[in-house]
Amino acid sequence: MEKKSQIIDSYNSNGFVAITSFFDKKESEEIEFELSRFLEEIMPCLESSEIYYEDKCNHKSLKQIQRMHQHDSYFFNLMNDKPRRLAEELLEEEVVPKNLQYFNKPPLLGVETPPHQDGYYFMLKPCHAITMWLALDTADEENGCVRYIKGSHKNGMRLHKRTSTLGFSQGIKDFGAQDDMANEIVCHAKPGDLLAHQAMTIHRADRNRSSSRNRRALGFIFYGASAKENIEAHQIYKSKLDKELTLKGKI
Ligand SMILES: O=C(O)CCC(=O)C(=O)O
Repeated sequence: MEKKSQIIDSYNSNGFVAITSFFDKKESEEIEFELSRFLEEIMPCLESSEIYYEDKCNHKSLKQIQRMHQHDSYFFNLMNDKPRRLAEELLEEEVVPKNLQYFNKPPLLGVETPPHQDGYYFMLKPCHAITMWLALDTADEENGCVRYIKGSHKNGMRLHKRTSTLGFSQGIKDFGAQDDMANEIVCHAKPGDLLAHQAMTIHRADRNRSSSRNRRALGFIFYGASAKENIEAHQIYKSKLDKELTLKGKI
């Protein structure tokens, strides 16, 4: 694992940081064990709006689960342990745990993650929040690893537009302008490695081109206690989106 000062420097100057072996082998094995239990015992009891499949009729195409920390005490405790302490150090204030998500890009089925800034979805003032991405599988170019636009957290919020991607309904309208590609950093990761980024940092991922390898991860979102959420606007957007996805048969 990198030194604390390196982690803080990279997070502040680049807008993201990659931490190797944030969870060691034993901890990662425990997370895997608890995740299998969650998928088997808890997931079948969740509302359909908490679970996204690339294709609802194909259960092998599971791509996202929302708010795992609200549905299970193991994941509540996991979020409030090392990830929460890191969030407090990097945001330099108390934090509010908001979401613990499961992400997968199943082999050949996992589509690309459109370039976006999480802050656009969060609707916060000030936009003070952090997202962490914990690799559960090896992630590389072939199966769609995360890519960051270095320094993009310093250049304000870009215009976003609606996408057709389930789970990532907004993407940057003019991505590719403003030296985006020249500043793109490809982040390979191994199980237990953690990426953490600021809510203004642009990131994206390719589709999974592998025919056999999943690209699974857990995402942790924390808001800074100083960040005020536009709860009404957020709820209106979410219920409109859920209605639309239900009508289209996607959830
Ligand atoms: O898993 C991915 O491809 C991207 C995740 C992401 O965009 C996020 O956690 O903000």
